[in-house]
Amino acid sequence: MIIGANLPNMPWQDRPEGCKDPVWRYSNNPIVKRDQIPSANSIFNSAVVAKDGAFVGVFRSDDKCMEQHLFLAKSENAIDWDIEPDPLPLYNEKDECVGVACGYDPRVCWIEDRYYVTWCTQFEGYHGATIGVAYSYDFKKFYRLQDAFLPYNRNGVLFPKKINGKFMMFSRPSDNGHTPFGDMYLSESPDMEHWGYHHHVMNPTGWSWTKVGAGPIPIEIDEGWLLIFHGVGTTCNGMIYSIGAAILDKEQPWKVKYRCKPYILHPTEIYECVGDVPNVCFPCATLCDAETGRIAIYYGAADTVVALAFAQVDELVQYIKDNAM
Ligand code: BMA
Repeated sequence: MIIGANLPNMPWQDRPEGCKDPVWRYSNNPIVKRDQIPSANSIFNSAVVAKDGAFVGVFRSDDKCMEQHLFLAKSENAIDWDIEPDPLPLYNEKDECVGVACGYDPRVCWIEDRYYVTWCTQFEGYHGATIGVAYSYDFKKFYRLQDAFLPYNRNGVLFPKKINGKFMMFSRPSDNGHTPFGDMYLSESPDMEHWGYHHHVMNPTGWSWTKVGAGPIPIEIDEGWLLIFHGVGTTCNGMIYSIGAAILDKEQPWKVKYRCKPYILHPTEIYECVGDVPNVCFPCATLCDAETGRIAIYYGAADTVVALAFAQVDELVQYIKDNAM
């Protein structure tokens, strides 16, 4: 059972007849094509949330100089997206513009009174990858906070509420390149700027034997937190990014109660296997309806386009338990 809001207008398709998988794809994937805004080389690894009866998002686009920026987007149905042509400007708390959001792999999380965006940025502009944090009350003007961690770190993913009075963020310490290692950690903060009390959450193993990183904002369920994550295995032909799932303890979410041994989605479709980086499914967001237990998973495919998949919470939770390592 999902603990959260009802979202009856979220996208949904029933599981195709004959399909026994815990997760199935939207039949009209990809939902965002690579060239949807004039400057784009590719649009992928993007985050969406519900707002005022419709939907908003922060999309990653790499331009034709292969520079990476974040862009605001809106949608009535969370499938057809209207993406701003210019990158998102960021402000400091004195209301001065401090430049546009450079970087990649955004996540968006509503906590208490505002939206937070976390993404992978360059520490002070050039010292190495770290996790940028900004907030907005209206999803129009975004205020940048201190970067969460020292380089090198990526995949900063917040919990949608404080736990034991603290903000919680996953991260995955990394390197300056295409990191051939990586465990998932969880850190605590009283104010979203000072991070500490670091906990280890998950190590790479099985199909994700190279690295694991948090994906969408965790989903609160009656027995804990449903975590959807990306995991990577390395082959003689490069890395394969698949999607995994686990259930974490509610009060001590660094404790993994069940980790699903098989992946729940693996690049098999042409738009996942062919693109700028082949064989990548990289989840950055979900939309959920508490009443029906429906989950829509937004993921970047082949570092080129945005795709959508669906799951039913009870079935997915049962699948994780039946197949736990
Ligand atoms: C990771 C990130 C992601 C990307 C993935 C596959 O390191 O850069 O943005 O989707 O590699 O290239």
